[in-house]
Amino acid sequence: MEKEIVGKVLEGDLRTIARLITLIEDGDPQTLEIISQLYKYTGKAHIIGVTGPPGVGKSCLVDKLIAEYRKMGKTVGVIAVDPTSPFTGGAILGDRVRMKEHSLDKGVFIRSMGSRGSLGGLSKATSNVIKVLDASGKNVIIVETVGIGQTQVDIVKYAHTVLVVLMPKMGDEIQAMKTGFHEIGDIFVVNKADQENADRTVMILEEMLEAGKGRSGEAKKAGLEWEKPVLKTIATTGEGVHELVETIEKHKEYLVNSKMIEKIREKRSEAEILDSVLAKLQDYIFKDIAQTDWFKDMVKRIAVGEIDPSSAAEKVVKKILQKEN
Ligand SMILES: Nc1nc2c(ncn2[C@@H]2O[C@H](COP(=O)(O)OP(=O)(O)OP(=O)(O)O)[C@@H](O)[C@H]2O)c(=O)[nH]1
Ligand SMILES: [Mg+2]
Repeated sequence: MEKEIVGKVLEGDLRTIARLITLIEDGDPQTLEIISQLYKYTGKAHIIGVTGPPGVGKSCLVDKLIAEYRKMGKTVGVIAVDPTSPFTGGAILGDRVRMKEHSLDKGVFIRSMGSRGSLGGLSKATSNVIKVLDASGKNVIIVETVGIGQTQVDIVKYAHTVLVVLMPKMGDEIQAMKTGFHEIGDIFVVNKADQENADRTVMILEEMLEAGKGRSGEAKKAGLEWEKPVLKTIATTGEGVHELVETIEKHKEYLVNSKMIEKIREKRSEAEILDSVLAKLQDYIFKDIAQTDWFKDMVKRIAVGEIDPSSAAEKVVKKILQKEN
């Protein structure tokens, strides 16, 4: 069964891929084995994160990116992640409609994902779906997520190139945001450039990026630093999208030449191991420790003030470590 699924995913069978993604979303334990078998076939796709506030035109832009990559003969996988939606409805339906011209193209796979559980769960599911699409042979994988800040799925952890999409109206908001968000992006896009104040917004962004520079001195000396560009697009007409793809390709080249791509891989592996360790520990603690009489007795003793929770936690940790030795 698992072998068959793995085989079909590697062949790029769209129905199997769709079914597997549903299993991943449901947190089906069967998928762990499948993902780990697919793992050695991953690592070839270029993963592009597209993020930014609601309504700036991310989905429209993704639609045009798909078209541009298809022109280049590349296959594309798209995951639209909406952490605010518990089901794959609402906005996501809009995404489907927006990208519908590609729905008959076998070289394109589009999937929406909402949060059925925790943000952490969605993040993990997204990272596994990326692996599935990667193993299935998609050359480019685009992940669209809403928002910049805490509510966002941690796109930076798994994308090679992150596009932060904004729009002209946001000039002042951008200035207010100040901290952090320029670090998220590799390429900044002012979409809706047909609207007023696009150039002003580009300028504000450029000033911010300039001010945020100067930390990676060594890379700069070696001529290996990536100068974060700010581009203008009109996603409804596709204007500027060709240049955007060229810039993404340049960023990809930069990642390879500067060996940053290896660092990203390492960082992602590290995050994955740690996530996985935590998940396994949590599982073990809830299933094997919290159910024991030893633990329940300790809870009672805490309740009557015989011991405090922190020392009880120490005991739990000691017990886990002892078991290993
Ligand atoms: N004038 C103008 N309108 C645009 C442009 N790009 C997108 N829009 C419109 O902006 C609206 C939102 O576009 P979406 O692509 O759904 O935006 P989004 O960022 O994906 O939105 P969420 O996924 O809900 O966060 C739609 O009505 C688009 O037609 C543009 O370049 N110019
Ligand atoms: Mg969208």
